Amino acid sequence: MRTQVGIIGAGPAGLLLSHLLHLRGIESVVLEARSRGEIESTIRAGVLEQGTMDLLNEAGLGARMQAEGAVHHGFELAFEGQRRRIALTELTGHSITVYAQHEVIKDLVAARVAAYGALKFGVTDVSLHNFDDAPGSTRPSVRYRHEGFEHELECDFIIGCDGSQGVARGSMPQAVRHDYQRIYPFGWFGILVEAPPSAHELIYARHDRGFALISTRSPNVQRMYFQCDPKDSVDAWSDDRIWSELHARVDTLDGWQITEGRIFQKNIVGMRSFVSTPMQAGKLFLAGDAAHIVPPTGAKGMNLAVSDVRVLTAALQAFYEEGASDKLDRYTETALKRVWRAEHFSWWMTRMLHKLDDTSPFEQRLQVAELEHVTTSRAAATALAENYVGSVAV
Ligand code: RFL
Ligand code: PHB
Repeated sequence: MRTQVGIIGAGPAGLLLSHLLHLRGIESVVLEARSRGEIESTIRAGVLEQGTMDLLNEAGLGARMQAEGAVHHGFELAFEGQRRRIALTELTGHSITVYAQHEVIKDLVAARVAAYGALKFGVTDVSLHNFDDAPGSTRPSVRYRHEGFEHELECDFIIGCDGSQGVARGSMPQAVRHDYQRIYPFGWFGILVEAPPSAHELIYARHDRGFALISTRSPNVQRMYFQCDPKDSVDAWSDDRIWSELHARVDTLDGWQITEGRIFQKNIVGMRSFVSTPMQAGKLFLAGDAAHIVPPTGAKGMNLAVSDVRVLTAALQAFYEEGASDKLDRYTETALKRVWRAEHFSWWMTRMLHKLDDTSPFEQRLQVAELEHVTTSRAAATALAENYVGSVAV
C-alpha cells in the first residue's frame, strides 16, 4: 500500500493533519492503536484557544463546537478567600471556547469517514523504516499489524502524532536527539459531576492545601480538578472527602460555595513538562504530545498539537504544490518557538498556583504576591491573558 503522508496516531494532531491535507488534495493514511470507541470517549482537554477554533471553523469542522461549546471571555483566580477576574477579551480581543477534546475527536473522525479517508483502528506492532535522507535510500515505510495481517505502508513522509507513549519519538536517531524534562511531584485528581455550573467562568484556585480548578463541560456536567499525590489511589477518595477538599480550597470568604452533584467519573493524572528536539529527522516529523508535554494548568497541550499541525500542513503544501522544501526544513525551528512559549507559561502558572514540595512560608507569600500583581496590574494581567488565549507574539 502507498500514500503520500503516513500518519501514526488518531489524536487531535493526527486526525486534524489528515483532514487539512485532504482539503489541499494531499493523500494520507492514519494508523491508530486504539478503537474508535476508545478515542471518542477518553476524557482529556477542555479549553480551545481562539486560533484553534478559527482553524477548526475554516476546515469546516466547527458546526457542533459552535452549537455546543461555550465561549468564555474571562476566567477567575481564587486566592486568600476571594476571586479576581482576568478579563481575557477586554485585555486581548480574544476569547476561548470550552468544548471537550473527545467531542473534537468525534467531529474529526466523522469528517474523515465522510471523505472516505483511510483511518485504521486497532493497529499493533507499528515500526518506522527508511526515513533518513541518505542518498539512494528507498521510500519511507511504516510496518504494522491489522486484523491479523502484516502490512507495509510506503509513503513520502511519516508523521508521528502518536502522543507521549508512542513509537515515533523513540525512532528518532539517538545521536541528534535532546530531551528536556521536569516531572512535578504532584498530580491532578479529576472528577466529572452532574450539576449546574458553580460560576459563569473557570476558576483556578491557589490554597495552602493545594491547587484546584473548577471547569465545565455543559450546563449539566462540570469538570473539576484538585492537586493530589500522583501515587494516590482513586479509591482512597470518597465523594465526601473530595467535596470537603474542594470546598476548603475554592469557597470564598463572602459565603460563595462550589455546587456539589453526583460524581460519575474519577481519575488521577501525573504532571510533567517535556520537550524533545529536533522534531524532525529526514522524512520523519513529530507533532503534538509525541514531541512535547505541558502540565495542564495553562490549558495548552491540545492547542500546541493544533499549532504544530498548522505549521506542518503549510510546509507539506509548499512541498507538493511548489516543490519547495524550505518550510519543511525549518519545521522544528518554527514549531519550537510556540512550544517553548507554552512550556514557560504552563510552568509559570503551575508554580504560581500549586503547593510545591519545597514551598516554605516565604514562597507561599511570594505566590500570593504574584497573584495580587497579575490581578491588579493591567500590564501583568494582559501578559497572562495573551498567553492564555494564545495571542502572544512568538
Ligand atoms: P494524543 O491525544 O495522545 O493522541 C495520540 C494517539 O496516538 C495513538 N497511539 C498510537 N497509534 C498507533 N501506534 C502506536 N504505537 C501508538 N501509540 C499511541 C494513541 O492511542 C492516541 O490516540 O496526542 P495529540 O494528538 O498530540 O494531542 C495532544 C492532546 O491530547 C493533549 O496535549 C491534551 O489533552 C492536553 N490537555 C489540554 N490541552 C489543551 O489544549 N487544553 C486543555 O484544557 C487541556 N487539558 C490536557 C488537559 C491533558 C490532560 N491530561 C489527561 C494529561 C487536561 C488533562 C487532565
Ligand atoms: C478542562 O476543562 O478539562 C480543563 C480546563 C482548563 C485547564 C485544564 C483542563 O487548564
